[in-house]
Amino acid sequence: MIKRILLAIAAMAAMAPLVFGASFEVQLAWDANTERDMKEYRIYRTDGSRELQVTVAHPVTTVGVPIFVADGSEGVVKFRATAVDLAGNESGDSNEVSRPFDYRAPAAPVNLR
Ligand SMILES: [Ca+2]
Repeated sequence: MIKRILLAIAAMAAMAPLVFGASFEVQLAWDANTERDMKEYRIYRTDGSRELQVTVAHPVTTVGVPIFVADGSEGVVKFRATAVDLAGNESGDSNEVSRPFDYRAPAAPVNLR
């Protein structure tokens, strides 16, 4: 009996991200650097705390960034990119881009008659 309950809880926990979150992918692109010792680009998410999302090997200049947000939420995710050379030197930040998302439904209509 206890084992069955634990299995049910484990199954619910595994499903939780699907049930309580929304996911989408943000497509980003930028101009390639021209230095000869380029290694990679780093994509940071910059709304809220700064978080490294993904590194992209030069000369690739596009990436899809998976984003997970709370179900029913609405807002903006922001990103900045940096360039990194083979010696590990990291550039300053690129400009910031914003992508809106909207999983919040409007209020129900009222006064239907
Ligand atoms: Ca260099």
